[in-house]
Amino acid sequence: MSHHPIAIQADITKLPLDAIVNAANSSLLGGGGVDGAIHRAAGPELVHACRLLGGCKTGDAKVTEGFRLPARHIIHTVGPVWRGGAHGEAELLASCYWKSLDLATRHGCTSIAFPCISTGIYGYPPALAADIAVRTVMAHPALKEELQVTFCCYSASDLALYQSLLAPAQ
Ligand code: AR6
Repeated sequence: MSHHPIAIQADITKLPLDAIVNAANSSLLGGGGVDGAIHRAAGPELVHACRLLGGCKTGDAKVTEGFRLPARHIIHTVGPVWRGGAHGEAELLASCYWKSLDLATRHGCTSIAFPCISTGIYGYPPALAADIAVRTVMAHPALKEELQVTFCCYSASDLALYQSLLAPAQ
């Protein structure tokens, strides 16, 4: 059975899903934004587990357990820093979503939530990022199986963007 992605406005650290995605940096050792919130909520075991992963390249994704989070897994991905759009940013951002879904499938997840990767500290324009996020997720084969994808927006303006992209065509 296939599931249509949904968008909600929430704190991603509170979601009791099989996986939540972290918008990390290449060290995987924590930072600000959603990364800081996830590390605080998951507890200090998370940074110990991340140390063993040896970092992560931009556009790639790695997995840990969720530790003190209600989510079972955390998929850490590293979005591109926005540098004007001509430095492969779109391909790298699409790769974050695609590889996160690959990992979720490999770990048997049936539910996953994404934050708006790269659109905070990394400066990616939110509307361009949302368009890539929705198109990439909808094209992934995992959606034709069991996986329910949630776009977890922090701001009302991001939620409005995703709702308009996910609304069925009139
Ligand atoms: N739940 C859901 N979304 C959140 C939360 C939360 N608790 N907190 C923030 N957001 P950002 P980036 C939203 O800056 O742009 C870190 O230092 C936020 O409003 O977290 O990919 C990393 O270590 C925005 O819409 O990630 C990297 O160095 C979105 O999450 C760098 O920031 C992403 O914003 C990554 O920058």
